Amino acid sequence: MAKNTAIQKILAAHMVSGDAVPGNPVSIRIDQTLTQDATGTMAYLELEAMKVPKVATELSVSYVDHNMMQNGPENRNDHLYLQSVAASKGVVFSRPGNGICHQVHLERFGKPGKTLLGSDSHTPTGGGIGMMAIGAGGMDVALAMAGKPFRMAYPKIIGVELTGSLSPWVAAKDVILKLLSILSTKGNVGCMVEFFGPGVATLSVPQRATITNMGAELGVTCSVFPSDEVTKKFLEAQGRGDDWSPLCADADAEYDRVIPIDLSTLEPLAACPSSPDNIKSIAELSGMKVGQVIIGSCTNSSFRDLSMVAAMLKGRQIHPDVTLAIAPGSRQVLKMLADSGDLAVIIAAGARILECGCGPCIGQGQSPANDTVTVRTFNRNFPGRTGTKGDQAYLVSPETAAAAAILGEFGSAEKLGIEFPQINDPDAFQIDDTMMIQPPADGTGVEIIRKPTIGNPPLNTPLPDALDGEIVIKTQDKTSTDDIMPAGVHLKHRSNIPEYAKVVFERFTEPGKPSFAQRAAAVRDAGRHGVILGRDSYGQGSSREHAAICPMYLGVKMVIAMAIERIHAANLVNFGIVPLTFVNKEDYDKIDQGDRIAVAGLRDAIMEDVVTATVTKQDGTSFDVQLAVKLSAEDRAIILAGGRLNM
Ligand code: MIC
Ligand code: SF4
Repeated sequence: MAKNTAIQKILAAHMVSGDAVPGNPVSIRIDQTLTQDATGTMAYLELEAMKVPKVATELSVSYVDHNMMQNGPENRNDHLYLQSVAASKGVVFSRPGNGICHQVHLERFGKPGKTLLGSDSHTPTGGGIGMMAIGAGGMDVALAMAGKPFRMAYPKIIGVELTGSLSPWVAAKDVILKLLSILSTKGNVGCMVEFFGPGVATLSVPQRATITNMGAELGVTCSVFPSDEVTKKFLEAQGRGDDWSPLCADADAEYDRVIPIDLSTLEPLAACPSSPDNIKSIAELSGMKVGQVIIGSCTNSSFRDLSMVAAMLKGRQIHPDVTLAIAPGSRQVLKMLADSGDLAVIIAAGARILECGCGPCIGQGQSPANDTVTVRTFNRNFPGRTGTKGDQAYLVSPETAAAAAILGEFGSAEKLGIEFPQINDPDAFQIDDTMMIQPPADGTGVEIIRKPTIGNPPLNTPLPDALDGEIVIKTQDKTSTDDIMPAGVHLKHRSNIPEYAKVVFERFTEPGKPSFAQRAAAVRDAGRHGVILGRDSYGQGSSREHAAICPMYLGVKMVIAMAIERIHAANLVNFGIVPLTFVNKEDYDKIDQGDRIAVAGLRDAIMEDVVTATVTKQDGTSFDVQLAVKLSAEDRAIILAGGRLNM
């Protein structure tokens, strides 16, 4: 009797190499890819550097959704490059204004049972429609576009058994916040999450997508829902009934761990500052004053979410001390809100309408005032991500956000005396793909537009024979890639590495002291190698490979931590930086910024399971530390070569 999980079934249909044993290196075939502009320019520059004439996937889509402020020419230069390189390489181009990649991909392209690799950590949104949708660095996505399989560890599968159904005012967001309170953002590397049980059928596809989207915050490789009648109805309503196929686990499928969640017992929750797993109930926060509410992002900007918000705002005004901004997830959502009259309701209530894109979620505008609470339907509240130092960002459902906008404080929707509106997905979504540009059958004659702000991906040097290193920075637990490479106002330099590298670890620069970039450059110019010391869960969050490229550009050769998150570890390898973890975690406490660290015979040493490094303190004393090498044979070869492009 077969007893496979839905995840195992997708994997089995896509395995190219490796044994299906958790932790084993395997490679899988990728059916679809997506890129967004902020990571996409590098991905396509890398694709060009690999001399790939045309993508080899079933479908590749290039979205423009992140960098749309056009404050200076850089953003539009990127868009022109992306549009022309898409036409040249056989990639569908989704124009700025068409919406956030994950929302649009779900609406127009996602297919149950297929694999999707995206250069954005929230690619797992596609799991809501039964895809194995995985986030990766731009280089891995470029390789997938070139037809190469994706390398990863065969996953452990966490089964989440859903029973019951959500009570009024409890949302899909509360399901994933509950799961974050159980699993936390740490320690889930190498796992995938699969939802099963009778509660699944009570959730619509956009609700499922909210859950799989924010599953990224767990640090798992992806999250997958079954594909059932609900999925079929959603695809039919998108005019894509033929894209449906069923997917579910066998009755006696075995999971590595099962977490039961009774949807009926959940209550509205919030992720409190400054981590997505710092969960409290809205009841606990009730009465706390709120200064700003923003509803949008790839987590919560579907037609269902914004129709719910409109139903709550109808005939009401937002509180005078609160600003409310709304960013619809896609042009389809915005047009349907306009046609249904909901947009007028939202405007009448006093909301500020933002364009269909990431906007404030990536610190592009709408930074909150100092010492005020900002309530957002987003998925990340890392320190400073809003663009305000010391920010207090709370992540909630659209229902909770709308209630806060009206009340001016956290509170229950019941308090407003609103009758719970039952919002169902429409039988037919409005379909208009005119902002999606199909590539010509033969793109060889297309001129690729490369304005002066588009640089080339920098090359690393092969791994040196010996490491003569210095610790350029020592960071704490959960250092995110936002900490390493801030976005917001710096996002426009994504295609210009020398410029962007100036702000590596900017948040940690003390006034009057040299920045990370200056310290790293001094180490490099002295002929030594930069080393970064992280703690637990180093590199969580965004897939931005700039968090590897820019340190590499500044001469960093090694990252040592207690644990390194999956996408970031892969990005380090791709750019020739050695990722190592402490064999004895206590050694972290013994090492400080400015200490020297040396490994003789480094090229041979990384072929072993453990590397011995000698740390020399600034007082001249020294000791040895053992560092684990958790890399596949191919990873080691890439690092020896000095990264993928050299290879
Ligand atoms: C994010 O949510 O952090 C981003 C911005 O979408 C990133 C991608 C990027 O940094 O460009 C992500 O999630 O991978
Ligand atoms: Fe865009 Fe925010 Fe989603 Fe990242 S998390 S893709 S910045 S909306």
